[in-house]
This record gives sequence, structure tokens and C-alpha cells, in this order.
Amino acid sequence: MSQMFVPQYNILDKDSIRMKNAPVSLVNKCPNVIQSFQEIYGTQPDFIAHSPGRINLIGEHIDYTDFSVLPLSIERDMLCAIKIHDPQTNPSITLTNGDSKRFAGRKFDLPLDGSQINIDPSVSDWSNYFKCGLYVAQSYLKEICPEKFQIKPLVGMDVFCQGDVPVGSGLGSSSAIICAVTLGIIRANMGHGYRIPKADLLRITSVAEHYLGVNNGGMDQAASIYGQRGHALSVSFKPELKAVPIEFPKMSNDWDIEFIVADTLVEVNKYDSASTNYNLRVVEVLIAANILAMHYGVVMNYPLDSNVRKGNLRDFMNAYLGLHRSQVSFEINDSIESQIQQLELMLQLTEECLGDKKEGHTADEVSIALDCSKEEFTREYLMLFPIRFQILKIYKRAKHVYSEALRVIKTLQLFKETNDKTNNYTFYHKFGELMNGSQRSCDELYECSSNEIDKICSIALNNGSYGSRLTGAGWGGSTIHLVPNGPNGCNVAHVKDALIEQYYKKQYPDITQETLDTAIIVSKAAPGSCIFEC
Ligand code: NG1
Ligand code: MG
Repeated sequence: MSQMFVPQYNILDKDSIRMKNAPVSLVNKCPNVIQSFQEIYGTQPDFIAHSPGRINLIGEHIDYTDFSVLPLSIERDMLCAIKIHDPQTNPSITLTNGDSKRFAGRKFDLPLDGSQINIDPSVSDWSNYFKCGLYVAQSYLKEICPEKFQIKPLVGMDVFCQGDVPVGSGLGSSSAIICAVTLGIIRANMGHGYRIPKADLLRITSVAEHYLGVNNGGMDQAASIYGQRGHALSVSFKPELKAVPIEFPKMSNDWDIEFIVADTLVEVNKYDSASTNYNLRVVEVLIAANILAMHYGVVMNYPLDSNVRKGNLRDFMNAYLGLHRSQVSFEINDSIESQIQQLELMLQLTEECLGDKKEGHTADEVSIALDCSKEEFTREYLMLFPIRFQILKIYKRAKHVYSEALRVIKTLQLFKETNDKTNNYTFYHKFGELMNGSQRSCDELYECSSNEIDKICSIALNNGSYGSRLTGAGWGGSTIHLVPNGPNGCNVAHVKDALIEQYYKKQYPDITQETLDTAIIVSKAAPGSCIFEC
């Protein structure tokens, strides 16, 4: 495959930006960012680094079992305008933000000997995201140019950040800033001509948040970097983290697929065991894989450096198919047809092995199924993360994971099979059904929906959405809706109005226009990370 590089555009030549498919909205944002930069620093920036937020179209809670997901970058992004300091002066960073009330200005020096900057994860400050980007960018520079960056400091810079990805609503605002900053620092230190491969930018940014103690998997960064107009992204985790743009089917008229993103305005802390139990889900699916492996007598293969050192539901599938290659009635390969058969078989095995305890297993029942003592089970599985439970819903969680992985593959199949002869409505209808199936499974099997999510989805579906579901971890946060955009956007406007009247104004009678403006976003698939030269 040919190398894909992060694109660089010349900002003075607006027409060429348009030709390269950057959305007008983005091109139009740049002059404002340049103007704000000038007001703050009294000079022009050298360039602007851009990276967008994301939604997940389908494939919820299956990334941590290594099944592919299908996110999309949105027309909300982080723009970092940067002016490089004179290299003769002592290097320092001055940071300002368009939302200076929430994100106050910061200034710090860079180590003179080329050593890495210190990040203190116990301090909650927006500059920490900048520092994460700076940290991984510096490591990368040392990797590609050791003679220069091992011993010398990075260049100093004035930075102005302006973002419109809502913070804390599950739209990837943290990866947007980290990817923009990382890209900006590499551009500042390598000069105008250097073009970083997208795969490198993904590899380094996907671990950047780990310096803040967030153990995320890389889907958000993949979506932000690889975003492409008119495309969703098939993000896979095995054998390595990878994103492949998948074009939305060409429709028989000019309608562009748009998504409505509606925030429930219920903030969730997904790692809080009292409220959401994200970590309990991680443990339940791990137990499911190990019970299945024990029951069917297969030994799972998994990397020793995996953070939990236990096989997951994907590892079980691979091990089982490896062992029974000659007995199954289909050929095992990477084709869509074979993947569908593989996952259907996994659903059968889940029924067969776990279906007698649909409502859940007690800890005693799990230890028996795993053929270990209760103490051993507690040590091996229940101490991995702080979790609380009464019953472990092994069957339901496994069934969600395999059926959701299947819906992702079926979505890819639908994209592939849709052609210019397909009626728009047939495509919307089938895609919407898959999204609705995902929502039902999240609600009934994974139990990560909420009253607010259910309300929003049913209002949207009753008013013209073809598919409505939660996006991200759930329990609150954001929802997405597949809404055909008619010739004058009438359907999108109709669903939006219905949500405002029937959800937001009822749920939050005092809601302001400003909050409403950030709560509902309408977006097409947007281009990923890039640099605009000033
Ligand atoms: P959100 O809620 O969008 O941050 C979380 C996880 C994802 C994935 C989804 C569920 C983090 C940082 N992200 O997404 O990796 O598991 O839930 O599909 O925890
Ligand atoms: Mg995040």
C-alpha cells in the first residue's frame, strides 16, 4: 500500500484548499484563528495544525475485544496556530486558548539539554494535553533525527488553540487537541518540507494519553488522523492498529450523508464503578472468553504485553477456528462472507455454552466454569480494576460483542454492495436497521443505554431518522442519528426541531440557546489532520 502522508495546504490559496476537499467551513475558520493569534501575539502565525473530533457509527464496546469499529471524523475540530521563536533565544512555550475563561493561558520553558518534559497527571489542566502531544512528538523527533534531537532542545513557540469539539461529551476532544499539537510540534521542528506518514502520527498519538493515566485504545486518534470527506473509517486493532477509509456509497442524487449528533447533556464518568461500570464490562467479557475457552478446550494465544494478560473474545474465536479449521462448513479467511460465518458460529457457541444462564452467573458459578478456586478467580479477574457487581452477566455481554462485531461486518458489506442502482431509501433503511440493532443490543444486552438516550432515540426515529443510537461508552453522553438530508435539508431540520421541543426543552426547561447550539451538531464526514501554511 502506498504511504499516506498528512496533507499540507497553502492557506493563502483558498481555492486550492477547496480543490483538495477541505470543507469550506474549515477554510473559513482559519482567518478567524489568524486574527485572534495576531491580537494576542501581535504577529502572524507560521502555520495552523488541524485535527477533528469523531463519532462512532457502529461497533460499540467491541474495541477492547479487538473487533473492528466504524467511526467517522466530524466537522468539529481543534486548530492550533503556531509561530516559531527565534532559535537563538531560550526555548519556551506560550499557550493561549480561544476559550480563555475555561482554559487560561500558560507558559513554560523547554529543557535545554533535549530531555523530555515532565507531565504531572495528578494536576487537571488543559496544558497537560499539550504536554502529552509535545512528549510523543519529541520522542518521534529523536527517533527520526537522533543526532539533532537527542541533545538539543525543541524550538520555542507561541501557540493559540481554538476548538469547537464539545469537551466531555464523548466526541474525542482530547484526541483532537493531542493530534493537532503533535503534528504542529513536528512541523515546527522539522520545517515546512517534512511530511509525516499518517501511520507514524497514529502510532505515536495513540499512546499519548497514557501519560495522563488514560488507558485508551487508539480509535479516537485513528478517526481524527485518517478522516476523509465522504468516508467512514474501518478501524481494526489486530494485528496492529490501522484505519482504512471506506467510501459512503454514491447515491443516485446529490444527497450527502449527514449525521445528527445529540448530546443527552448527562455527563458520565465512565470509569466510576458506582455509576457506569465500564470496567465491569471489560471484566465480564474477559470472563466470557475464558469460560468459552475452557468449555471448548482451546488454548488462547494473546500477546504477553497485553495489559490484562488474558485472552479476549476475539482470541477465543481465533483459537477455536484454528483448532476446528477442518470441521467447520466454511472457509476461514478475511473475506466479508467468511467473517460473517465465523461470527455466526461464535453466537451459536455462546448460546450453547452460556445460554442456560441468561440472567447471569454468580462468582461461585464462574469459578466452577473456569475450574478454579474462588480465591484464584477473585485474584485473577476481580482485582484488575475497581468493580462492583451482584451478578456477572456473562451470556448477555458475550452475545452483544459477537452480534455487534457482526453488525459492523454487515455494515461494511452493505457499503460494498450498494451501487448507483440502489435506491437511496434502501440503503438508508438497511443501514438504519443495523444502527437500531446496535442500540437494542447496547440497551438490552450490554445495558449501557439510559432513559435519556432512549428518549432521544425514539423522538428522532418518530420524526424521520432511519437509525438512532448512543455513540461512545453510553449511560449518558452523545447519540447519533442517520437522517437523509433532503434537497433543502428539511428532514435534518425537522428532527432537530423535534429534539429541541420534545427532549431538551422538556428535560431542561431553563436551557439556553448557547447550550442548545453545542448540544446538537449536524455533520458530514470531515477530513482528518492536516497543516495549513500561512
Ligand atoms: P468514549 O465514551 O467515546 O470515550 C469509550 C472508550 C472507547 C470505546 C467506547 C465504547 C475511552 C477513552 N474510550 O468511548 O474506547 O470502548 O467507550 O465503544 O475509554
Ligand atoms: Mg476522550
